[in-house]
Amino acid sequence: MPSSSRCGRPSACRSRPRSRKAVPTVSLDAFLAEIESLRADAVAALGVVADEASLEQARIEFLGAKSGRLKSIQKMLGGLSVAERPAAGKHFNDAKQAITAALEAAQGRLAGTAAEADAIDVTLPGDPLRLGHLHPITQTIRRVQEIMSRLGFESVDGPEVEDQWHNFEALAIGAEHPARDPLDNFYLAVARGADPLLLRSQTSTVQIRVMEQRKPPLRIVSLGRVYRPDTADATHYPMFHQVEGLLVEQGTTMAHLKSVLRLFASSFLGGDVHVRFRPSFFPFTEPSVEVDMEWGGRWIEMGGAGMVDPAVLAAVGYDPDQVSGFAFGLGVERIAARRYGVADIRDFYRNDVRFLEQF
Ligand code: FA5
Repeated sequence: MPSSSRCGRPSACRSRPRSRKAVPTVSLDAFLAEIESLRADAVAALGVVADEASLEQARIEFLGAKSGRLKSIQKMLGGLSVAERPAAGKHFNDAKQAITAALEAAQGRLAGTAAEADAIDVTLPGDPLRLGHLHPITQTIRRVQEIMSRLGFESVDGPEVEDQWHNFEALAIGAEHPARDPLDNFYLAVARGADPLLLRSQTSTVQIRVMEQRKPPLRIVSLGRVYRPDTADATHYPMFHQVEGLLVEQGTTMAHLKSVLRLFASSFLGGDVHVRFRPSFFPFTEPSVEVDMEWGGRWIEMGGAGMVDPAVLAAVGYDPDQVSGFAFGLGVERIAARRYGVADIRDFYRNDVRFLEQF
């Protein structure tokens, strides 16, 4: 019966006589000199490696498992006398630890250099930010304020949600006047009652608010949003802006009104602008005019104006026999369209950057 073998491969299990290579005898001093020289070489070389390739080359040279220099010295241990081996082994282990530490230090240094290379370079120029600019209507408002301030008109603001008194009654727009029709205004559903609030339909409200609080002489200009349920077209929008001017001083006449409007028009639109005054009617001015400006051979209505009606002066506590004044209200979108050559005021509110970035 064949003898059983644990590995099942009789030939592989058979014990063969080992052929041992004779290790040359070596003295402790020679061994120590070798190991110290190796340690110095390795630490020096690993201290200056500058890239991954030279690091790997140094690792193989000093610590390579097959033919590294440390491995060769390890083999020399067998050539020492038994008495010398413990001391030699300790030196060997110290040297091995020092070389391994130098290798790890070099790896860390190269990894740090790579991380630094990936870090943000604060000296590089940054990505430029895309800067916007003011909307053309805001630019127009600022320009109007600037021109009017040179004529002595102070800029003031008023609320966009108004009551019946300031939007209508103080402006002599009676209860039966069609301008108060719910279909012509944005009344606020939350504020129904005896005095329903509404989004103001004109900036003439600010005339009243200022006159209620101040005594003449007065020169104010007010620019802001107004709201009307108008169908949007090339010259109308349900939300638009008006510029309201008011001057109340002794001895004010229509001549002053026309001069101020002509001066404003030529400053804002250029000396070649034509301005026309057409007789009209507003409940709060007497006489009243429509102010038209010519554009591309076409006359366009820019606003209304007139001498402040004595009834309005009285409503705010002024003496109409002592002071007189003029007022005007122009459509900001229309004067902006005229200035910038825009054919359709709806373009101001389409939010098309290609359009807006031209201004
Ligand atoms: C008024 O609103 C008067 N408050 C103006 C006034 C002030 C007269 C002071 C006398 C004294 P009117 O309703 O005409 O007026 O509007 C004035 C201007 O606003 C118009 O000429 C026009 O340029 C502009 N406008 C009117 N409705 C619209 C709209 N839906 N979209 C754009 N602009 C408009």
